[in-house]
Amino acid sequence: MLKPATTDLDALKLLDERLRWLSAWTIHHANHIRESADGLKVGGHQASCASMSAIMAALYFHALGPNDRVAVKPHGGPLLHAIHYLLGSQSREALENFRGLGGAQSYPSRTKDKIPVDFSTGSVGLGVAITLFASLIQDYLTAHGWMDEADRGRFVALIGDAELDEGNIYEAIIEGAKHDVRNLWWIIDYNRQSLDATSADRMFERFDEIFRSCGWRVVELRYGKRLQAALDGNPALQAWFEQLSNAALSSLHYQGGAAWRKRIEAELGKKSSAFLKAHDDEALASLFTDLGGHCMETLTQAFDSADDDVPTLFIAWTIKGFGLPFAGHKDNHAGLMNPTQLAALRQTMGVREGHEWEPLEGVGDNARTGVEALLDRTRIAREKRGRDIGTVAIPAIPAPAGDEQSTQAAFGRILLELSKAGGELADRIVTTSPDVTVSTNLGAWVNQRGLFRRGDVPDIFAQAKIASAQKWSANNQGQHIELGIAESNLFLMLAAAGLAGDLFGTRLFPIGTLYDPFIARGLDSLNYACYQDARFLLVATPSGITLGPEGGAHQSINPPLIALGQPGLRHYEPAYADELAAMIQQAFRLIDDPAGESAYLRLSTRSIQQVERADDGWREGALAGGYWLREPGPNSEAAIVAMGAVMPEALAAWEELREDVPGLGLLAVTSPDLLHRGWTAAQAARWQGERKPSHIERLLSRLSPSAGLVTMADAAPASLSWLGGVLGQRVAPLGVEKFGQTGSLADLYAVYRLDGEAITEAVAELLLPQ
Ligand SMILES: Cc1ncc(C[n+]2csc(CCOP(=O)(O)OP(=O)(O)O)c2C)c(N)n1
Ligand SMILES: [Mg+2]
Repeated sequence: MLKPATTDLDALKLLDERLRWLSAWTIHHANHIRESADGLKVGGHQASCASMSAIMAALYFHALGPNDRVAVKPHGGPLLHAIHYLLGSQSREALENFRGLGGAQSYPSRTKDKIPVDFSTGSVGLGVAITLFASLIQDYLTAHGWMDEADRGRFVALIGDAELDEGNIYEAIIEGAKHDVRNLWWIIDYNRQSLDATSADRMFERFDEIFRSCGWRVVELRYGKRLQAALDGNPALQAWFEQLSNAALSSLHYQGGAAWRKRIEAELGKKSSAFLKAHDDEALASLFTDLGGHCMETLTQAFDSADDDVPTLFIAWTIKGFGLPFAGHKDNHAGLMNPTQLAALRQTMGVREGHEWEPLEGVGDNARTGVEALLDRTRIAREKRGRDIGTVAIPAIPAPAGDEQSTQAAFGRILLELSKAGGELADRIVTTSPDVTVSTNLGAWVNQRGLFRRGDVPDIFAQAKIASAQKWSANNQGQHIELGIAESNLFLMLAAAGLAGDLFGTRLFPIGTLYDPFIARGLDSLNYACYQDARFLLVATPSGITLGPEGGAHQSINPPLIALGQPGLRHYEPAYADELAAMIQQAFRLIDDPAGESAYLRLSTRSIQQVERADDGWREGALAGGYWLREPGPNSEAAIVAMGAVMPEALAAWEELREDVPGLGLLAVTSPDLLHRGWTAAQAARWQGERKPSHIERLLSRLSPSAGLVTMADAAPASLSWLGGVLGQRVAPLGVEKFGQTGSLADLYAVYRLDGEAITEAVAELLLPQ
């Protein structure tokens, strides 16, 4: 008689074992076998991987469709590499170089890993929430006809249970409920352990309630089939099992069969004797580790049953370190098996010494065909997608007319004109704002383009003929995605929309607005968006003490410093409307350019007199970070260097001082960020023999080497004070170093020393012999 062919279920179980082995081995190899040049611990999380190998096998080799996208919990990274290794899309070299330069990354990285990584992870909670915003963007794209319904996918997050403590997850599901979000699976690796210890019991069953109240279906996978069968006939045992605390349960898993026996005997007495007689210690340990998240049948059935688009939370019970010697130990988060323990695991997994890297080592000959067939079916679905999404023509963006304007008002007018003119760029813009749409001047754009919702939402005020400047109706053609006040959500939304090209094959031009000080509230999410190379335009306004009477809590001080240190985000701070128009045009170009980046515009509500331009010569400099608004004389001994909204004070001081200080120049800085980058890049190039001065070096070399610079910005003075280091010129830095406060502009500029008097004194101090 022929042997029965391997079932998919058997093949999945074998693949689960392969993943558990390969992830443990990859980490072991990096720590114990690869030569260490520096003696540093390499690290990796064998226990976190073992906890989730069955979940990932069931997901990747059974449940995922070709359009589904996954965020893998950061410390489960080696499992993702193992999956791609089995599929043939990850190399042995990359695994051998795990956590080494150019090797497989510690945590899944879209930009650094060679395998397809749908979402980078690392800062816990963020990878979870971005999937929700990506599904919203998918709805947006299909509604607008940018994407076929047939290409829709599901967004999956594989979550460590301790990640559920991150508040950004709840901000996201609240927003998701408002937008009727769908096509989400969030799968919790519920091992009841975090980094430090076992988790608090008091949260048990609270998470379900929170999710249910936000419209989610919650599916708990507590028991595997074997354990369920054993408990079904033994209610006393089930009740006993279910009252165990997280710490008690984990410690029993660690101690094994004899400990289970002793505890059951002590606590259930005679009622348990038949059960205990029927199971030896080994059988006991094996039975109690048969939790839902380790049982392939339970997992595949649960995934198969959730075949609609209802957002679903799976709580899959697991054991941290399942199958490893430190399973359940509270300190196992960063635990590494020693060589003896690894050798024992190798033997139980049927892996021959010297064959550790063989993809299907340990899979018997009779099972191989079935396993290979399953891998073949999966392979088709998980290839890395190209970035070839075409380009969008970026039209010239004219400056709004007007002798006096603020950069914030000009921003609103530029968007309004873009909308009215129409065209592909305007159609691909999607705006979003955490409840500051109107106060950041997006109102006119929204009146034109409407709010986005999957279903129609009428403007009740308009229907009742109540006068309002703002139309507030939504439908599935709208282009503004309204968000509640949660800045982290803004950045995750920008991240998802800014990845639309890669994720869905259609480039969007996302613009997000918020008040400048509240960047800090969502900073990690902003960093996360940049880390993934998402492309967007961030417009932060109002900013600085120039906000005046609105008060200290709304007056931003340090965002230019944040921008100086933030890769992937280009800071521009215009003083004038024509500069702003050029910067917006540049930002769109950068969004679309594969080698580009995101942009951050720091704008102001202060209406200022615009400058007369003799020609267009300022433009190139303004886009490169600065230009001489008033040219210095030859070998001049002094210059005022100013940024943004304080330019009128700088200009007035220049007028007043130019007779006393011959050759005084006025340098308008539009991006300390770009100037600094250019400066360090030119230095690096010089070390490699290329001698090309940077933009800021060229600008400052117009002055005498001993010149003094008075720098001023409505921001931390360190934003510009570093300019003295470029050519060794002396600097008197003006700026804001204390929290803001209410007051008129004149009052505040005087108190914070951003007025003409401060500039005059600073120039005098630099020029007069001390
Ligand atoms: C924002 C943030 N804070 C802290 C950490 C450090 N950290 C990494 S994993 C982890 C907790 C791990 O527990 P869990 O999420 O339950 O994952 P498990 O390993 O148990 O599967 C912590 C605190 C981090 N990566 N991100
Ligand atoms: Mg955990």
